This record gives sequence, C-alpha cells and structure tokens, in this order.
Amino acid sequence: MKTVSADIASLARYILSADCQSIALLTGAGVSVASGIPDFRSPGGMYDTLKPELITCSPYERTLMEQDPTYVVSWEIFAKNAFPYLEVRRPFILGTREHQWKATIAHRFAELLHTKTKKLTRVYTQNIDGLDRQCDGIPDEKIVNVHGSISEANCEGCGATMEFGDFCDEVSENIKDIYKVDATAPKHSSPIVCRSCAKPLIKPSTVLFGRSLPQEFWTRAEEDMPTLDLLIVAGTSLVVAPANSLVFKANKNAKRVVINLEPVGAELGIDCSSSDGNEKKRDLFLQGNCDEIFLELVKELGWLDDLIEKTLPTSSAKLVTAAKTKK
Ligand code: CNA
Repeated sequence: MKTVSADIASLARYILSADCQSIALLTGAGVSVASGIPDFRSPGGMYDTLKPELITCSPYERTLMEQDPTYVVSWEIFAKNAFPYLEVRRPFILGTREHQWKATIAHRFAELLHTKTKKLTRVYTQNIDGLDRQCDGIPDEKIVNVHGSISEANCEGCGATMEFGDFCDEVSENIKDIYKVDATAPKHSSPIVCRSCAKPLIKPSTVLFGRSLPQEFWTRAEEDMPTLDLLIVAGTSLVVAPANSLVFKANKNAKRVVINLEPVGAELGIDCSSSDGNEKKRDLFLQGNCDEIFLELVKELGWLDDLIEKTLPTSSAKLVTAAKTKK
C-alpha cells in the first residue's frame, strides 16, 4: 500500500503536468480551524458547544435548537427571532472587525497555485470568514463565497446594507455575550433594526439554512465544472447542499482529491478508500490535518520558501519553520 506521502507526491506531479490545466477548490470550515475558528460539526465545534439554555428565545425555539443545532443558523428561527443567530455569532462578528484570524497554509496554497501555475480556476469556499480574500495574490473573481460573508451586513427583509463598522457597534451595544468573555456587553439583548425598513432583520451577509445561494455559485459552477481537471475538496463534511453538489457536477474526467480528518462524501459518490498505488483511480483521499497535508503538498511542489511565516497563524508558522529547518 502506498503512503500518504507517496499520494501527495503523485498529486503534485499531476498538478504540474500538462494534463492538468484547470483546478478548483471546494473548501469548508476545516481549512480555517488552524486560524482559531472552530468548525460546526467536530467535537468542540459550534454545534457541540451550543448552549440553547443561555440564548434569548422561546421554550419552543430552545427545543428546536436542542434537537438540531443547525436551527440556530436557519431562516426558520431568524425570521421570528434574530437573537439566537446574533448571540451565537457575536464573537465571530466582533473578532472579524478586529482582524483576529489569519489565512492558513490551505489558503496560501490556493494563492500559490494561482501565482505559480495560473491553473487555479476557482476557490468555492463555504466559509464566511473572509480568509481567502486575505490572500492578495488570488484575484477577487477567482473566489466564490458560496455562503456569503460575515464581514458585510444587510437586512434579510428589504436587502438594505449597513456599514459593517456601524453594524458591529450595534452588535457590541445590543447583543448579550453568552460566552462570558466581554464584561462590557449588555446583560440582555435588544433588537438591531434595519435603518431602511425598521424590521429587526439585520445580520451579516451569510446564507442561512433555508435561503438561496448567490447566483454567482450557479453561474461559476456551470462555467467551470465541464472543463475541470482537478477538484480539491478540503476541510468540509460535504453534508451541506447544494454546495456539495460540485463533487458530482465536476466532469467525469476530473480527478477529485479529498483532504480531511475523516472520510466524507460516500453518499455523493466519492471513494475515500485507499488508492493502493493506482494513479488512475479517480478519487484520492488524503486523511489528516489540512495545515499538515497542504504543507506537504507545497513542499512537493517546491514552493516551501514562498510560505511566509508572519502571514500565518502561530501554529501554522511553527510548522513552516520546522519544515524549512529540515530542508
Ligand atoms: P463542518 O460540517 O463543520 O465540517 C468540517 C469538516 O472539516 C469535518 O469533516 C471535519 O472532520 C473537518 N476538519 C475539521 N478540522 C480539520 C482540520 N484541521 N483539517 C482537516 N479537516 C478538518 O463544516 P462545513 O464547512 O463542511 O459546513 C459548511 C458550513 C460550515 C458552512 O455554511 C460554513 O459557513 C460553516 N462554517 C464556517 C466557518 C468559517 O467561516 N470558518 C466556521 C464554522 C462553520
């Protein structure tokens, strides 16, 4: 059986080969975990740590969230009560204003892919943290924010936008801190109303469960998937539709690589079994931590010196320094 290192080496050869001209990434919360932002579904992730008993809501809404934590980010609850979403997301919103999180090795891999090879067709990110856009080397149009962005705010009712800094001030002054880290937060939450329609439906411009994806997702997928040579799926449980549909929208000749802590996508037709040295197998599963696997891949591609430690989160920077020292 071949090792993960051998599989990474063969992936690097494929990326650099003439057969591979168009590469897309479908990323999820796992690529940002190294920056300090937890994912949804892992132990210690948002669903695991959700405490419905602390949230401002009705007993019925609390029961819904206890039964299924995805309700906290659903349109079904938000339309009636914006507090569960805003209270749970308060630290993420305010931390984004403070530029608290840095792009990881996975994000920098996408940037290097573009600057070094020009083969990066698109990054489809399900993440809302904006870390892809910290990578100045990736042109804006190469990034599709499939589920929107936390660093912009708009009204779910009338669509009016609110300046992000103003929105953050309102969150800071009106929304209680259920995590008990901000002593200046109010004890009780009060509504943030839209300055245009006066409804309490202002929130970050993210896509709630039950709402439509941006048109850009459909247009770009239709453009990109028929001619794709490689789809790299990283740090996602692949359970959220329709973002996960890219794995079967990619044309049949496109190779698919999954980089994740655990096998994912079996029900979508992804084969995460071992490649056993068969380079012709369509799907390749590289099991492990995104930072570590992408670092190995960057090394194989000969781009290690292009990773700049000061741009990375501390833990990622340490990995890079150790790899450079070993060279
Ligand atoms: P998810 O369902 O929480 O799945 C994350 C996946 O990544 C799991 O399969 C984990 O095993 C895996 N994983 C976690 N850490 C690592 C790691 N270090 N290395 C490799 N794999 C890892 O999250 P998805 O992204 O699949 O779900 C889509 C949701 C999550 C989107 O709507 C996002 O907006 C939402 N989300 C975004 C962020 C963010 O913007 N950073 C954070 C949390 C959730």
